Amino acid sequence: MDTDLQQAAGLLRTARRVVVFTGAGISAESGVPTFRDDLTGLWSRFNAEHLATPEAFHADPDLVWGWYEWRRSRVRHAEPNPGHLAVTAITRRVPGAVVVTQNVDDLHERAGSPEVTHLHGSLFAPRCVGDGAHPATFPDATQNVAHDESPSGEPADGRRIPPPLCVSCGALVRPGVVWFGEELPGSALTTAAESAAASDLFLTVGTSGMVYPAAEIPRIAVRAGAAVIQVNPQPTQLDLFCTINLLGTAAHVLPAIVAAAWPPSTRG
Ligand code: BV8
Repeated sequence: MDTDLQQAAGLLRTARRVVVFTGAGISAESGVPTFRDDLTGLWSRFNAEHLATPEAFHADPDLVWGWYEWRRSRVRHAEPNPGHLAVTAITRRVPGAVVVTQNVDDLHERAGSPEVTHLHGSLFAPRCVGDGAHPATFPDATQNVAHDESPSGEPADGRRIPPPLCVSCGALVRPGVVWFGEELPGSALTTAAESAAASDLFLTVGTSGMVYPAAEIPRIAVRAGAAVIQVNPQPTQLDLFCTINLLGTAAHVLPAIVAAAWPPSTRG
């Protein structure tokens, strides 16, 4: 690993057009479950990929809204981890470095990354299902997130919560995420694809590379001739495309790469 780490650091130090592409794994060490982790509590009865669909919301809005409010509470009670902070360090060291995430949490932003491209939307951008897709706000602070928060501040997971109604048109409010079967935001996908196509170094961190069209982004970088560094403790669908495959967690490996690329004595 050390040789690979030093090689990765050398690529990062000399790269000019860097893209950092992240998935749920970068938030795992912040206590935010990845997408395919066994859902904890009552959610273990459900399959995330079935819940994250328009059909599931249409069939049972209280169940799906409750799931997202539980996830939003998990994120609100989480902190960015050293992996998120290392990504921010890269954005500060490499002018024009681009951060693209599949995640719907706000931990990259809370770690200080200036511009984050969200391919799958955000837990913090609800909108209504009406024709106007009006942006919505969450209930006031007194009711913030799921009701009946336990003393630890965690919501009662598995809790069904009726979604609010749009103040503009009265339609149901839905999570501001991209569900399975829904189109990704065109501007985000274009930014991600164009950045990957122009990159000379592409870091893919904490993603299984299984969800499309997002999983196409690393492949665009490969076709463009970029060096690809993967950080993941497990094998993934992207193993074949990697220049360097660092088997380890984001919170440990990313800070190590940054420290090796820009040793403290050279820190500006
Ligand atoms: C669409 C928001 C069409 C919601 C999510 C080919 C082309 C196009 C589409 C498809 C296709 N084949 C199949 C499809 C359909 C589908 C799809 O890809 N299905 C998969 C399951 C095969 N795609 C879609 O439906 C997309 N829409 O195609 O629409 C269309 C076109 C035009 C007009 C109308 C329609 C929409 C996909 C978006 C779905 N929404 N999220 C929500 O979050 O609730 S995706 C969801 O999965 C999350 O965003 C998650 O981030 C994402 C990807 O998963 P990962 O991030 O990789 O997370 P995962 O849990 O899988 O893996 C975690 C990794 O971390 C693991 O590798 C693990 O080892 C690692 N790890 C763990 N701990 C750590 C770690 N790594 C580092 N450090 C650690 N500590």
